[in-house]
Amino acid sequence: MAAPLTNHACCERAGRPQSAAPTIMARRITRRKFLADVGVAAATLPLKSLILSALPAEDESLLLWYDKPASEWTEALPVGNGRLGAMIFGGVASEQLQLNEDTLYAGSPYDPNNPEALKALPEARRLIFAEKYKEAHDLVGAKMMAQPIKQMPYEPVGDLRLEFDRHEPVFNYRRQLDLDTAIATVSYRVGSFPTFTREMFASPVDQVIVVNLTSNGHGNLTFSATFQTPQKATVSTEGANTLVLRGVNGDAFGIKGGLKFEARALVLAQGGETSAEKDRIVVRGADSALLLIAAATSYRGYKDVSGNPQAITREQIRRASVKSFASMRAAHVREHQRLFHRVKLDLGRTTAADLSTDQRPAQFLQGRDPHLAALYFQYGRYLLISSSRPGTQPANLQGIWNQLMTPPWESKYTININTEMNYWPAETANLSECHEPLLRMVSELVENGSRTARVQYGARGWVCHHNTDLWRQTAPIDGPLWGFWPTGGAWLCTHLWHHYQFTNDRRFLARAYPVMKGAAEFFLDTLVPEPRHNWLVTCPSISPENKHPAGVAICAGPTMDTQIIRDLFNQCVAAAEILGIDKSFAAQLTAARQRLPPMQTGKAGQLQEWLDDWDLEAPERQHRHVSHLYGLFPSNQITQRTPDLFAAARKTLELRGDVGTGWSLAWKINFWARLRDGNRAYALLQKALTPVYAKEFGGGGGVYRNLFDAHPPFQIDGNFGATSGIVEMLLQSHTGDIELLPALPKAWPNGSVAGLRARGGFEVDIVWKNGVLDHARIKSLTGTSCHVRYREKTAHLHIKPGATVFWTPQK
Ligand code: FUC
Repeated sequence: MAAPLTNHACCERAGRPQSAAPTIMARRITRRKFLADVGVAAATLPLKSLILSALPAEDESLLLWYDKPASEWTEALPVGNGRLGAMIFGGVASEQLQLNEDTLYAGSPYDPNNPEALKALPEARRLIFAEKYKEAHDLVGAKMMAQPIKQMPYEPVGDLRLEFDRHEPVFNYRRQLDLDTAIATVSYRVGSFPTFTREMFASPVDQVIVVNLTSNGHGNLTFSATFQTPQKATVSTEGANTLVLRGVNGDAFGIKGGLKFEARALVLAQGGETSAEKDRIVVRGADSALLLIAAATSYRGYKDVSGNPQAITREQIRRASVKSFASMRAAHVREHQRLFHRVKLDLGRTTAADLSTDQRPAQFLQGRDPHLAALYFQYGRYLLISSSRPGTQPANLQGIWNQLMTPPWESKYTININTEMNYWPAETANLSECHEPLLRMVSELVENGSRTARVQYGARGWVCHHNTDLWRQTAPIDGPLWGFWPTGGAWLCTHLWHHYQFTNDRRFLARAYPVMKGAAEFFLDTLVPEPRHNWLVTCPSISPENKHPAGVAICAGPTMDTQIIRDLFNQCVAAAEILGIDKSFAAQLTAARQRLPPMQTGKAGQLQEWLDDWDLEAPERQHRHVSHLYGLFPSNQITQRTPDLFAAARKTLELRGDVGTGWSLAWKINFWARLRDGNRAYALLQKALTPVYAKEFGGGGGVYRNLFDAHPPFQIDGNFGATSGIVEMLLQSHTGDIELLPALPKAWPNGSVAGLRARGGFEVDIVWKNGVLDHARIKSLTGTSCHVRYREKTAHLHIKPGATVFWTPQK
C-alpha cells in the first residue's frame, strides 16, 4: 500500500432561501421533443455554439428525467468526479448547484484514545465471562469509549446560485441526468423566447464543475451568479467575472476546525456584458455563458492540513479556462465511458421505461418495468464512478453528496456494514479502480489504529472500531451499544484480499500484506479463551448494534467477529504463501484459527448470532443488522458445500423477515442470491425500489425521486448494495467456480449481461433465453484456467490472458 498516493489539491436547509417555484406549464415533454428542441436551438446558433449545445449519440435507456425542477434535495440530480460533487436542482428562476468537496469535514487531526481503557479491560472481560453484561456495558461506557465520543462530520461547501430574469411562463421543461455521459441537462422555453439549455458535469479530467448555458437566440441570457454557504465564510469577487467563496471548516464535539477552503467560479459569457456587483457576477444580454467551478481545502492527509486552497483552485480554473467547452465535454465523456461502458445489462424494456423516472418505481412494483432494475444497477455504477476515483476520499455514507452541516451519522464511514457495502460492486461490476480510495484508506488507518491498539488494549498491530472519519480515527465511539466492536479494520482488510483475488496483482498484495498482518497481530494479542470451551474469542465486543437478552449488546465472541477473524487469518496465511514470506507467522495464525469457535446452529435451526443460543430471546428479532450472515455474504464460509450451515443461514433470514432499512434490504438481496433463491432476491429488490414518496409507503427502505436509496434518510450504501445484489443474482465466483445465473428470478426470463468480473481475473458475458442459459463468453484478463458452472453442468477451461472462450452447456 506504499504506492505514492495522489494528494489531491485537489446548510442546513432551514432558513436558507429556496428557489421560487416557477409556473411550469404542465405539458409532458418526451425525450424526442427534448432533443428536437435542443436541436432547433442549435440550428439557429453560430457554428461554435452549435457544437457546444449538440447532444451526442447516447444510450437512450440510461436517463433519469423529470418534467419539473427539484423541490427538495432528494429530487436533485447528483454529478461528481470522485472529489467534487454537485446536486443540481434545475430551477427556472433560480438554479441551485449544492456543492461538496470530499475533504471538507469538521475538525483537525486529533487523538481520541482513552488512556483509562486499558486499566478497565480485565474487569470488563471478567464481568462478561461472569454473565454480568449490564455491569460490563456500564463499565465500557464509562471507561473505554473515545474522547470525544463522536467523530467529525462531513460538511458542504455551499451552493452556487444562478438567478435568471426570464422565468415565466415555462413550456417544455425537462431535466435529466444521462448516466451514459455523466452530464445533467436542463431545458425549457420561457414564453415566446426560444429554448434555454444548461449542460452540467463534474470533470474528472479538468477537476472543475462545468456549467454551460445556452439559448437559441441572441442576447437572451441575463442572470446573476453568487455563492451561499452555511459555513464560516465570505463571498467576494475578483475582477469582473470571478466569484470567490473563502472559509474555514467547522469545530465539532470539542475539536477545533483546522481546514481552510475555497471555491471559485469563473463566468465566461459570449456577448452581452459581465460585471461584478458586491457578492455576485451579473451577466446581461449574453448569447451563452460558460461557468467553471473549482473547490479545494487545505487537507493534504490525515495529519497534514497545510495545503493552499487558493493556489489550487486558481490553478484549476486557469487550466480549464483555456480549453473550449466542447473539448472539456468530450474529455469528460471519454473518461467517464472508459469505466462506465465496461458493463452492459439488458433485462428487457417496456413502455414504462418512457415514463419520467419518478413514476417508474410504482410500475416496477407491478412487474411492468424490468428496465428499471437495469437502470438502478447502472446508477449504482455511475454513483461509484462519481464518488470514488483513484486519489479521492472513499465514498462515505452519502457518497460525496451532503447539504447539511450536521448530516445523519455525520455522513462519515460506518464500517460495521455501510462502508464495505459501498464497495461490494467495485470488483464484480468492473470498477476495480474505484476501489482504490477504500484500499488506501485501510492503509491510512494503520497509524492511528496502532495507537488505539497500544493505548486501549496494550496490544501490537492495529484496530479500528465501527467508524472512521477523514482524520482516520479508530477508537470506539457513540457508546457501547454501537461502538465497542473491534473488528471493523479486519473487515476492511478483506477488501485488500478481494482486490487481489479479482486482479491477481501480486505487487498490490505485497503492499497490502503488512496492513493485513498488523490487523491479524492485534487479534493474536487480544483474543482470549472463553471459560466454557476454551475457544479464542473477542471480548468485549458486540454483534453490531443488536441487543441480546440482557438488553445490552456487550458480549464475548459474537459469530460475526469469529467469521471475520477466520477470513483475516486465512487470507494472511494465503497471502504469505503466495508472497513466499513469513512462514512462522502464518503458522501462529493457523494454530490460533483452529481455536476459534465453530459456527453453531441454534434451537430454531438458525445460525446463532452469539456464542449462546440467544436469538429467539433477543429483544429486536427483526433487527436490521444480520451480522452473523457475513459468513454467507460477503464471505464464502457458508455455501452449498456446507449444507447444514447453508440451511441454518436460510432459517436465520426467514426468522428476520424481509423488513429493513435501505441497506438492510440491499444486504438481503445479496443473501438470497447466495442462497440461490432468485425470486426472493427479486422480491427484496422490489422492496428496495419502493418509492418512499408514495402515499402508501409504510417506512423502512426504498428510493427517493432521484433514485437515491432511503434508509431513510438518504444513505448511499443501499444503492451500492442493490447493484452488488443484481450481480450476485447473475454471476458468483466465491466458491472457486464461476457460477452463471445462480439466482435468476422468473421476472427476468430473457436478458444478457456483458463485462461482469469474476475472481481469478476473468470478465464474463452471459446471454439467457426463456429462463435458461443460452451461452457465456469468458475472457481472461489475467487468469489462465477456471471452472465454469451452470446448474449441474460444469467445464474446466484453459484460457490464455487476453483470449475469450465461448461456452454453451446445453448444446
Ligand atoms: C449503522 C446502522 C444504522 C445506520 C448507521 C449509519 O449504525 O445501524 O442503521 O446505517 O450505521
